Amino acid sequence: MPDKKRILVTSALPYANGPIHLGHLAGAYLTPDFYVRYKRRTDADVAFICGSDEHGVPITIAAEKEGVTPQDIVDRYHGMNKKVFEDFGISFDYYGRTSSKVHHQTSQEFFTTLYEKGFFKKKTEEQLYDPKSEMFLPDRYVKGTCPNCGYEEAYGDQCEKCGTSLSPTELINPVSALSGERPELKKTEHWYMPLGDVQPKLEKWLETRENWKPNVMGQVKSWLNDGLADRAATRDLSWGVPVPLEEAKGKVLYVWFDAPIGYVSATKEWAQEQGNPELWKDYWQNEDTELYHFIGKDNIVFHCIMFPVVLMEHGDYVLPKNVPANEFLNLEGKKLSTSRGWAVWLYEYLEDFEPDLLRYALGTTLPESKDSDFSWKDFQMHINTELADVLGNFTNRSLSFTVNYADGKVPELIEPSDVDQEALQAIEDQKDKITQAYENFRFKEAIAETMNLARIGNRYFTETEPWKTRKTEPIKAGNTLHVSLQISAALSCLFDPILPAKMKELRAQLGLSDDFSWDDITPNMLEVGQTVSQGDILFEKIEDETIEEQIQKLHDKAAAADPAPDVPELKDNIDFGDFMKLDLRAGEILKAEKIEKADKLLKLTVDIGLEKRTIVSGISKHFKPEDLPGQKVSVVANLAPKKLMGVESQGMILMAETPNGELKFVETDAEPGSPIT
Ligand code: B3M
Ligand code: ZN
Repeated sequence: MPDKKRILVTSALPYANGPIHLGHLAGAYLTPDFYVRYKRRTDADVAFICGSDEHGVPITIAAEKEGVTPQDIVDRYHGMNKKVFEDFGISFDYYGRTSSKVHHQTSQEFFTTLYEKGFFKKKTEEQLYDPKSEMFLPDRYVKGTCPNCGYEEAYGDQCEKCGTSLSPTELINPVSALSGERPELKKTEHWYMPLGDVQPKLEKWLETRENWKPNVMGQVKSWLNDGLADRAATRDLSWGVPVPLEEAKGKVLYVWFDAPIGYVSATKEWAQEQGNPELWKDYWQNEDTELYHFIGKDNIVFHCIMFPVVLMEHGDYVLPKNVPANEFLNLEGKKLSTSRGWAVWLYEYLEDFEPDLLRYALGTTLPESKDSDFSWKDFQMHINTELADVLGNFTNRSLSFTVNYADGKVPELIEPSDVDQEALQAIEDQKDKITQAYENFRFKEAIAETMNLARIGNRYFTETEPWKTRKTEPIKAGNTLHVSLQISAALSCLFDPILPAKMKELRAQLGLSDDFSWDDITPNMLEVGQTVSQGDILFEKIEDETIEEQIQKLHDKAAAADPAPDVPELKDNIDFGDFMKLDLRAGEILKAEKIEKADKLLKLTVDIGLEKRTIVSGISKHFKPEDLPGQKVSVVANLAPKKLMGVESQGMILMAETPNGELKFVETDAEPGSPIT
């Protein structure tokens, strides 16, 4: 017998700086749970590892906001998040935390090994220092005026108003967010990972990866095309894992250096808990292990570039076989935003609904290859028309008929018709499709194909009309029940990864054991004469009112949240006469081209009715030139021409800027040339 296949699955370690919401669940936790629940039923030895990311600026900022210590913050949210994952049936084998002793030791060992191999480049540089607080300021701790748009509350790493990424030294009038003092430049030393030097080696390894999702490989390639830059593995902070070097006193490891090592430390702690402290090595240091990182798209660079380099350079570790990252989930058509109160927290959801319903509904809406949207109406539709009307209805009919008319026992199958046989065959056919989908990380497809089996069953039940045949042709009616119960039995196992609690209930009604393997799923799971029972309805329909309440709740939360700090204040009033001086016209973009060396600008040819204009517009970061022809726009037609990067711009296109920093056209259906008054 060959050894069991060993599979190590990790989910991104969520920052312990706040509760978990829908977007987190859909991004990095639900899909690996579907996967491991499936894999555990096959001949595989699975470890599913996660934990809290308790370091980094996200934690210290949350602590400052509340006036408590970072330790208070991580203690609160670690416990809360661990519990909510359990409540949702996310079946981690271990949920660790990066403040643990084992983690500090493990990440220091990694650093030391790489240091001794001469991997790091030490660099001296000048960084902003707050003399009053006596510390170097991480990017987020410096605020000032954005050199790009003039927004006065820009952070040292990014202007949240215009979206430009910044470095703290670019800010105009920088101040420390800690003391409000003007920071000064001071020399400091850091240890860098020379990612550029190892790029060729990394590329070679990436070429050997198979079946990676195009959205993941695409992002990786674009980082590689830009050329990898050195990245510091150390920081001047007091909260974190101390750098294990005498000369680096007072410095800690960069959070993205230590956090992925958290997967290793958590596996070690899990092994200790099993009473087999060396067990972790089988998973991390044995070439036969298949390692999978499940993450959201914002973590791709760290899991596909940085951490693999660390593992590679260390030398003793396996590298990921695949990183099936998801894209983002929006909520009711808008980006999730915790600061704007636009989120559904999982603990909140649980006050009103059962976890399996969300597992299913989100599962059908996963952002597997592109961003997707969760809406409460969709949620209701999936529950009512799929779980209740199809799956629940079918299994309930099959069971209640058997209880009422067949003594609660699985009837014999006697001279089955073609229709009976086809329905039984569907179990095998659907199982093949479902298995393939799980193996290839196509979870939406796995769910759809499983629901299709319930549909086939439901249709079969309706077509064979057992309510008629039970009086006239009892053998036929018995066959219908036999086949329907077998399909129900298969469903109770095939749907187990998605709906673990509900399918356990269904198996209890069918008299099936919870201890089944994927191989056991056949058209003969139930024995003739076996007793079944009818329990509670599996899925109740959700009323419109209940859904309206949820939508209202969401809007109430958004209204109660702080008004968006980055919506600019109103400008001073102007005279009507001044306004009338503007000549605004409806227009249509005919052509859009990039301008060499100007990465923000596009050269547009715009039809404004009377003539065609060349207009240079700063929208290149937001739109692809090929998507623009045909776009209806509003044009300031009497703006004095101005040369931008060597091109004369004859007007301006009106754009609206959303609080997220997205640009939207001010569209009009009017014919080009129509005055806008
Ligand atoms: N805590 C970032 C995030 O929550 C980070 C993931 C760490 S995975 C090693 O997006
Ligand atoms: Zn800006």
